[in-house]
Amino acid sequence: MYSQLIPALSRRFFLKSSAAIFVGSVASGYLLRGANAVEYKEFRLRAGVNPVRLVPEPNDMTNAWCFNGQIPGPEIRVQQGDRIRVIVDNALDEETTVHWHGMRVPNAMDGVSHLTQTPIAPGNTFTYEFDAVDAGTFWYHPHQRSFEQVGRGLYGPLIVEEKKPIRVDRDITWVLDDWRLAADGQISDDFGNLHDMSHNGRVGNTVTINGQVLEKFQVRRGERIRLRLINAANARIFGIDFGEHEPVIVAIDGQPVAPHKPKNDLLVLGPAMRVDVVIDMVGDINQQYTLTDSFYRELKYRLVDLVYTNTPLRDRIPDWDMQLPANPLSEPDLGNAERHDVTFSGGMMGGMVMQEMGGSAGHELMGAMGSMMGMMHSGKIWFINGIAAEGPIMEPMLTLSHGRSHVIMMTNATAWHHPIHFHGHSFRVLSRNGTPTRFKEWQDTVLMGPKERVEIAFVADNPGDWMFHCHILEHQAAGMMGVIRVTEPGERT
Ligand SMILES: [Cu+2]
Repeated sequence: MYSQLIPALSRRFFLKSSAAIFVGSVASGYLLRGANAVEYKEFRLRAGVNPVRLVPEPNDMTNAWCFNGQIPGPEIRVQQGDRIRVIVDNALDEETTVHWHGMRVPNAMDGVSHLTQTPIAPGNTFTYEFDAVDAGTFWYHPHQRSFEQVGRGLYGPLIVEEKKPIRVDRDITWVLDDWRLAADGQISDDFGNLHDMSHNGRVGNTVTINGQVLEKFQVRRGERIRLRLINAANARIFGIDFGEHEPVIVAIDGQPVAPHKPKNDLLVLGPAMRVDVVIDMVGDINQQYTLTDSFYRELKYRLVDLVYTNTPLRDRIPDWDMQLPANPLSEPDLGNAERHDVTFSGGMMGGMVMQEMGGSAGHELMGAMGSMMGMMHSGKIWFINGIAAEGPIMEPMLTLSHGRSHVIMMTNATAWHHPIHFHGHSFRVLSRNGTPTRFKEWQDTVLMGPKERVEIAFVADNPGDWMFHCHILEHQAAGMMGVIRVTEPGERT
């Protein structure tokens, strides 16, 4: 299905340390709010086209679309409770926006073109302001033609530090991405082709960590690292095998979870997901250990090597606590929750686009096939509750009463994985295929396997029209999105 994977480009680049990532402009200022002056942390992002060094010489630089001329965009790093102001300049030739993935922001700051704001025209500027309510690992990216804008490199990490973080020796961010590069090192411009749209999305041939094909990452024996992994790929699902090392998951999608080892020793990240792990460096000095991505079994490859220096940091594993402090999320009241069903359908199966064919259409197979091919060529390939979205302005698929608890039973009726993302809220993942989850983890993007049923729960406490969509960006573009409305406080549904 993928012709090449991690081609013979030489892998000689070292990781940029997160400390070296430069935030173009950081300032403090005062914003008048009522009678009080509120201090905010200010950042400036410029979306534009720039050559970047994704693959090592002698390959050419790659012309990417990126923030502040770098991949990933600058790491926005603040403390929980900070007020953030981000001024976004659009130097692209097309409209854009910035969405703060996983941040529980007011609806007007959510950055979804046409739904929550007018997109930023070329040459124009838009200022986002919101509070860092939750501590954790988040990211930002456009929500306008995302399949191409994110796919060409427009994204960056957003880290909200806890007031009392857990103790580690180093706090590292790795933004993972997957590119489809042509032999000349340029981004293949076959964005939005029918095959990617109707199968598993745009899976590429070159994986980068913080914008570089990374060969080695240096560590010290005895060192404890908090590694914040962010999957910024359009479609690639990562399944990282840490080999001799034992990562402990401490947060998923920014939200703390009881520290635990990954299931089957494989750390799985669907597109847009984040996982924070704590890793103790238990290897020997001067040795190196390979991290492998083996999510697609037939496409296993070496992600990076951990290389130990000759100077150990300590000779035993520290006994420091790994439990992160909880974020201020409302706990859903499952006994009094409103229940909803959502079914995802569509995509290629046995050579044709399948969706739930209701009523007579299901009996008239030839007619149904004809209409399915028609839907496919019109770009309607994926469906939520039988509807393929054509644009972001939609009648809400669900209207939820503000302040109420809601349980959504989601059914993936397709043959493919889908990372389902809900804006403006985090939700607990209650069960998978009827089996309760061990940690009832809070997430904003949940990876559903083929034919899987996943039950989520949350309190609808953030009013507005929110996107609910697959984060395989080709699936989103081909219909797999909807709008969930949360009413204003006191408003009846
Ligand atoms: Cu999908």
